[in-house]
Amino acid sequence: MTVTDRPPLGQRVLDGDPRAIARAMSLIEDDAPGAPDLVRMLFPHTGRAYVIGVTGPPGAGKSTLVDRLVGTVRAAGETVGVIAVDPTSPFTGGSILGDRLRMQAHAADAGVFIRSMATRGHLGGLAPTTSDLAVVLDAAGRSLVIVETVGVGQDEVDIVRTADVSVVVLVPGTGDDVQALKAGIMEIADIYVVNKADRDGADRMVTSIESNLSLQAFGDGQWRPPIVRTEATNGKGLDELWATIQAFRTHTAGRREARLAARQEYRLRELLARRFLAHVEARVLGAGEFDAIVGRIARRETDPYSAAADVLSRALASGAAR
Ligand SMILES: Nc1nc2c(ncn2[C@@H]2O[C@H](COP(=O)(O)OP(=O)(O)O)[C@@H](O)[C@H]2O)c(=O)[nH]1
Ligand SMILES: [Mg+2]
Repeated sequence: MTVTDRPPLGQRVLDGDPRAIARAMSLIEDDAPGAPDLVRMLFPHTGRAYVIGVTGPPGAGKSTLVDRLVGTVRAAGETVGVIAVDPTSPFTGGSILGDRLRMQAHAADAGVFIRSMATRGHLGGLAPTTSDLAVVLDAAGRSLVIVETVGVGQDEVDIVRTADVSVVVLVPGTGDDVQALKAGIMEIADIYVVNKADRDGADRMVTSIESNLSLQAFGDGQWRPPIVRTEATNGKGLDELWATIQAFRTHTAGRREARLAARQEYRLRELLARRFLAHVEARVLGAGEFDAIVGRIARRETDPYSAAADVLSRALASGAAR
């Protein structure tokens, strides 16, 4: 990737060229040297796409649901980009094969772009990449961006929290109703989906969400998260889900700025934290010193607060010296 390639690539992304979109995303995923410049170039052209966050436990049917939703929104004339973050391991049940299949299903449709991220980046690497991938799709003129993440871990939850609308997908009959409530994904829901409604226990799942909602006070005119039943495998309930998303969009139209600001706040905090840590490791501490400090804390020769204060003051001193 040469420097001279960058301006044309950015321009081609703005023109909506799918191959340029794919290449831009690869640059960003690989954290290539050209990535920050690319994002810098694209960023002023963003903020138009409506971002739909979809989260829920592994195996809830998120990918199947998103696939169906893509069909629904295409029929409604939207162009769509999908980012599926599935840190698949043998333990999560995430379906990379399924993701490949759905990519093929929409392969002939230039109005659909699907990107599946199978693995996490480095620690903390997941979140920034995802929001930058969304920047690419937004700049490329996609009217909708759907981000699918497993509702496990703060990063995944934050991504969906800062979407324009957060859809939480739950399933009946898995006995993990309570688990889902605990996972911290309940409070971020703008819309609940009870998927696999063809299975026993859907009513019970709806009831337990309802009773959870009844514990919260909703003011006059405040959005009360609706519960939509779906059967993603045969497309049932998808029209209702899309209608509900649109209703939420209309309802919150006057408050979109706050959501956009929340997204950028999250992004900036995260970026600063990462950059600061990278600076400390590369410029402030000597080789192997980070690990050495960790070792001293582990042996109780110092404590985390003192160690952090020491590193911080050295970082500030080194910053002033430069
Ligand atoms: N019975 C039933 N199975 C479903 C439904 N939706 C998805 N599945 C199945 O659930 C499994 C997990 O789906 P997937 O979309 O990969 O879940 P994800 O991990 O949440 O993305 C797959 O075998 C799907 O075919 C549904 O509405 N009913
Ligand atoms: Mg999935």
